[in-house]
Amino acid sequence: EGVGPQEYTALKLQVKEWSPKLAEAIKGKIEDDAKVYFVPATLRPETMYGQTNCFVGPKIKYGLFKLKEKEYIVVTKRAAWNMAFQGHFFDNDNFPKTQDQLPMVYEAPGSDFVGTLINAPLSFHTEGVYILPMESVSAAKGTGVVTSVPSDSPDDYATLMDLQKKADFYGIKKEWAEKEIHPLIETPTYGNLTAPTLVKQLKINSPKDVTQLAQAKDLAYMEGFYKGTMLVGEFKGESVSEAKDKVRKSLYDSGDAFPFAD
Ligand code: A2H
Repeated sequence: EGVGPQEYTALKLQVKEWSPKLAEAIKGKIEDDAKVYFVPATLRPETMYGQTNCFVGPKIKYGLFKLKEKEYIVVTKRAAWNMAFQGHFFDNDNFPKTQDQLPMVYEAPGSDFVGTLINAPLSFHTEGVYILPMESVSAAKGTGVVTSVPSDSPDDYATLMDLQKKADFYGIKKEWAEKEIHPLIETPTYGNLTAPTLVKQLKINSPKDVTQLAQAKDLAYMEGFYKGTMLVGEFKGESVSEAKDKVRKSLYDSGDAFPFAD
C-alpha cells in the first residue's frame, strides 16, 4: 500500500433503478436507453460473490461520465481523469487536455445517489443491491466507489452494522442494509465469516474504531490470501491465492470489469 501504482479490478455495477433524486435530476441529460455503471475499485475480485451493497462517500462529489455511445460511469473526477490516461474514454483526436474537458454530463454528492438499486456481477443477490453511504471512503483513492463485501472486509461489515443500527439517522431504509451475508472463504483462524469474526474478537463497535479496524483489515487480508479456500463460485475448493487471478480474468472476459491503476 502506498508504494507505486496500485492495480485494481474496476467492476461495472449497472444501475437498475435510480434514487428518486437522481431519476429527476438526469432527465433529458442522458439517453433513455443508456446504460450507467457505478465503478468500484477492488483488490479482492474473488470476493465479488458476496457483494451486499456498494458504498459512496456522502460528501464526495461524483460525476456521470460518458464512456461511449449510450454508456456512462459514475466515479470521481479524479478517477475519470486517470481512466482517460489509461485509454478508457477517448481516441487521440478528442483527448481532454484538462479535467474540465472530461465528458461529464452531471455531478452530485454521494448522498444524492444513496438508495439507487444496481446489479452487482457475480453476487448472490441477483435481485440487485443498494448504494449506501460510508463516511470513511477516500476521494483521493481508487474511484471513490467501494463495493461492499461484509463477510471478508471488516470496514464493510462495521459500516453495514452501523447503518442497520442507525438507519433513520443515516436517512436510509433499513432493509437496504439487510441483505444476507453468505460465507465465501474458509480460513483456519477465523472460520467462514472472517470479517464478522474479527470485528467481534477485536471488540469493534463502530466504523469510528479506526485503529482496531486497520488491524482487522490487515489480519483479514493476510489470512484470506495465504490460508483461505474458496467455498463458492467457479473456483470452489481452490486456494484464494490461485482463485484471485482466475476470477479477475473471468470478470475481464465477460466485460463486467476492467483493469484500473491508481
Ligand atoms: B476492497 P488500498 Cl472483501 N476509500 O474490496 C476507501 N476504501 C477504498 C477506496 C476508497 N476510495 N477504494 C477502494 N477501497 C477499498 C473488497 C475488499 C477490499 C475486501 C477485503 C479487503 C479490502 C470489498 N470491499 O480492502 O488502500 C476496497 O475494498 C482492504 C485492503 O487502495 C479495495 O479492496 O490498497 C481496497 O480498499 C483498496 O485498498
